[in-house]
Amino acid sequence: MKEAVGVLARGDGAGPAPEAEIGGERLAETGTISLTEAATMSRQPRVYFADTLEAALAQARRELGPEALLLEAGPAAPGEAGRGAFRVVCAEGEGGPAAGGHAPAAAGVLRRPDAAGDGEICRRLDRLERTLELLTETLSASGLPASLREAARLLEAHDFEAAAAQELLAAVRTELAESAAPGAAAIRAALAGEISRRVRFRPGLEGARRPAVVVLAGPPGAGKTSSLVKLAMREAVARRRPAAIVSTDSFRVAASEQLRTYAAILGLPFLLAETPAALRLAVAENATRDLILVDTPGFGRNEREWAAEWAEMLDEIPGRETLLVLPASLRTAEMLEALKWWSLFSPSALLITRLDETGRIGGWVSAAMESSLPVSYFSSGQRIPEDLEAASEHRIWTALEAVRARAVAGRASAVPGP
Ligand SMILES: Nc1nc2c(ncn2[C@@H]2O[C@H](COP(=O)(O)OP(=O)(O)O)[C@@H](O)[C@H]2O)c(=O)[nH]1
Ligand SMILES: [Mg+2]
Repeated sequence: MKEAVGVLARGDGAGPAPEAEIGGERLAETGTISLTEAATMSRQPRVYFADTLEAALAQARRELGPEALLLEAGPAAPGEAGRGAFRVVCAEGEGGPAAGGHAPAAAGVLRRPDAAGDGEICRRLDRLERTLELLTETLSASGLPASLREAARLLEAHDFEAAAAQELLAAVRTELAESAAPGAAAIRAALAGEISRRVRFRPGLEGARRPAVVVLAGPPGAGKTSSLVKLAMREAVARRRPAAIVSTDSFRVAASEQLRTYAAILGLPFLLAETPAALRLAVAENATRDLILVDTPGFGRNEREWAAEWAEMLDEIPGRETLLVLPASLRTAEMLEALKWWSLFSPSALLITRLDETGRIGGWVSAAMESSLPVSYFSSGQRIPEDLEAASEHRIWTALEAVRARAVAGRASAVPGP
């Protein structure tokens, strides 16, 4: 394997290091770890890039000597990708550089600056060393740096979080370790396979009880009401199963009227339940039906108390199944926030909407990975009922293909379109 190793003096093109004050001592920030100002001045940190962490560290040891201080290590930033997949920042240790700056690399760990005597720095270095060990463990088998870079680009375009991306990259690396030079197709397939392995799909409704009470919950405008109507057509009308529709939303203008109209069109009974007692009654009255679909209001973020009341009320319905409706178009960080907020409703599966509005899969895949909830349905448009499909890993495979197609066209960093 050919490994490109580059080196850059800290500050070259990177601008001056911003300063911060920690524990009363002025520190120069270098990203994930800090140096004392004295150390910074006497031992100029240097940045090394290579396609593997080991290669970058070896280069640092060769130049700065076996006592070199490790200050920072991790994957290279997107703008630095041309220099190598990984970057480490090191400074000269107490022993100074090896003779001529090119002594053979010494075995052993890079030393921590005990001389600084600063607890905060030592703690941070400890953490960094542990992170580095972990990275080295997962990413240092036999190397496939070029393919890792390609996989990393795909994950970034899909808005995967750093931690999830690292996990997936390590898995892809292990999977491809046996191949001499995996092509783009193999890399995409490995990545799609690793992502699919981490997402559970459970198409359809649980339907273990009769009546199956299915509640749709989620942020305002996520697509709860329209998904409910699509479900009613797909799971009840099309399969000739007796069903009823219940709205618990009498608060928003026209929200329940819209649903009442749909219920009338579908020939299904419609009930409005504004209190826990009314909801219990609605379920009891329709106990002989196969399916009761319950719509909920789209609570705002500042309506937590009200939402909690409704969550409690829904908990009183035995065996109810709650589908958490989340739009795929949310950025991953927003998606994870929404997931956290709506876990109040103890969802049993995810229903992902607005797949037609984004080609990114990072948001909903991260929500599924984070929550361990199965994904039940995908909604990819406004047409009722056509734009609802049973969820499957097919969407992962096609999404990664689409990104690759754009990468070939020279737009690798562009957000994939629908
Ligand atoms: N593009 C697109 N629009 C959708 C999708 N699902 C719902 N919508 C639209 O989003 C809007 C809000 O949907 P609604 O079901 O009322 O959301 P709710 O507030 O969660 O009940 C409506 O105009 C829907 O037609 C989808 O998958 N893709
Ligand atoms: Mg609604």
